[in-house]
Amino acid sequence: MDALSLNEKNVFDVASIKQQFPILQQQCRGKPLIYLDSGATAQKPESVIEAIRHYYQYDNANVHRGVYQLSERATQAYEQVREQVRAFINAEDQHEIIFTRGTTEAINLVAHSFGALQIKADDEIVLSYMEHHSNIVPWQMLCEKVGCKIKIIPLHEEGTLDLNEYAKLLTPRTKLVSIIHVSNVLGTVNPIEQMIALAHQHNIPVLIDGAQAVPRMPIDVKKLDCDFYAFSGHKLYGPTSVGVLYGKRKWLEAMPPYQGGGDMISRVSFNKTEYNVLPYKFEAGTPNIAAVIGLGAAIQYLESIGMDAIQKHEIELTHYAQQKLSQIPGLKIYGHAKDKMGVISFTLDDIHAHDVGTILDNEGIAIRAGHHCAMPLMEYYKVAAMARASLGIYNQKSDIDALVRGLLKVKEIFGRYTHRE
Ligand code: C6P
Repeated sequence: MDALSLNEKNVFDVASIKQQFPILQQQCRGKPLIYLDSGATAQKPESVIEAIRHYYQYDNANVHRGVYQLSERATQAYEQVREQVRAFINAEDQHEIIFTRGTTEAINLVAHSFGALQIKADDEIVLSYMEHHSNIVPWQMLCEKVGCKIKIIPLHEEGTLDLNEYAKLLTPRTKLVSIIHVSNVLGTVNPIEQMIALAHQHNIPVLIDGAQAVPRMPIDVKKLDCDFYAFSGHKLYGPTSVGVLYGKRKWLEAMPPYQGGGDMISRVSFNKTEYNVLPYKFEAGTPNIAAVIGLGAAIQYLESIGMDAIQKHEIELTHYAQQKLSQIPGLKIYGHAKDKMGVISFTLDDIHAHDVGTILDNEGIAIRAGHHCAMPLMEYYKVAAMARASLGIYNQKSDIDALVRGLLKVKEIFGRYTHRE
C-alpha cells in the first residue's frame, strides 16, 4: 500500500510519520514535546513547509491576472490544488470547490449567500446542540437580519444526537440543516448520511461542518449527498488561512456572491456589474495562493499514507486513550458515543481545566483547555471548561501513557491523588 506509513508488517508506522514533522523533534519545557492539540490545529509535515517555501522562492505571482510565466505557473499550481481537493472529497466537478479562509468563512459564505437566496422571516434552520460557534453565530446573525429562527437537535447524555427529535424538527418551515460531522468536544461521529437522507426526504438541503472529520477519515461528498461541506486546511496538516467550501453546483450557481472585488467579476461598469462564473464568483480579491499550494501538499501527503489507514489509526488510538483515561480516579470523560474518534474531553476532580493544561505543559504535553468554542455544550454538561486531548497521525500510545502520568501528577499537586487498585 503506502510506503510512507505502513511498514512491512502492515502496521501504521507512527515513528516514521513523526519524523516528517520538524516541529515535533523539539523539546518544550525541557521535555520531549507531546502534541495533543491537533483538533485546534495540526502540525505541518516537511513537504508542506517545503511547498510553500518553493512557491515563494520560484513561482510567486498573482493568479488569473498575469500574462507572464510566473503568473502562469502560480495559476496552474493554484488550480491544480482545486482539482486535488475535488478528487480528495470526490466532488463532481472543480467548479464546486471554493477556496475560503477556513471552515468559519465557508459557513459564513453559505449563511450570507444561501441565506439571501432562500431564507426569509419565520423560516427555520436546524442546528445541533454540539455545534462549534462557527456553525451557530453566522445563523444567529442571519436570524437578526431576516427574522428566521434556529431549532436545536437535542443530545443524549452520552453525547449523541437525538434522532427522533431531529425527525420532528423537519417541517415545511425548515430551509436548511447545518450540522457538525465529528464533534470537536465529544468526538462523536454523527450519522450524517442518514441525517442528510432524512432532510432530503423533505427537500431540505444540508450543510456539514467537516472541520474535525476531513483530517480523520475519507470523505465522499457524492456518497454523502450533502449540499455543502466545509473544512479548514490547518486542521488537515496544511497551512492556516485556507479552507474549502464544497457546494452542489445547482446551489452555487443560484447563490449571489458573498463578497465583491477583483476576480469575482467578468465585467464592471458604474451602471452594472456582471459576475464571474463558478468558482471565481465566490473568490473575491487575491487569495492566499501559498496556503492553497500548501494545502495541496498536505493532501498529497495524507493520500500517500492513505485516509483509510489514518481513520483506523485514529479510532484505535481514541479507544486506547478513552480506556486509559477512564481508569484515572476523579476523571470524567464527556462523550461516550460508540462511533467516536479523535478527541477526548474531560474534567479532573474539581481542578480547573486551565490548571490541568498548565501543569501538563510543564511536562511538555500540549492539550487544549477551555470552552472549545462550544459554549452551549459546556452549558449542557454544566461545566465552565473542559480539558481536551486531540489526536493526530503522529500520536501513539506512548503519548497517551505520558498524558496519564501527567494527569496523575496534576492530582498529586492538587492533593487529590488516590492510588489505583
Ligand atoms: N475548532 C478547536 O480547537 P476555523 O477556525 O475556521 O479553522 O475552524 C472553526 C471550526 C469549525 N468547526 C469545528 C467542528 C471546529 O472544530 C472548528 C475549529 C478548533 O476545536 C478551534 S476553536
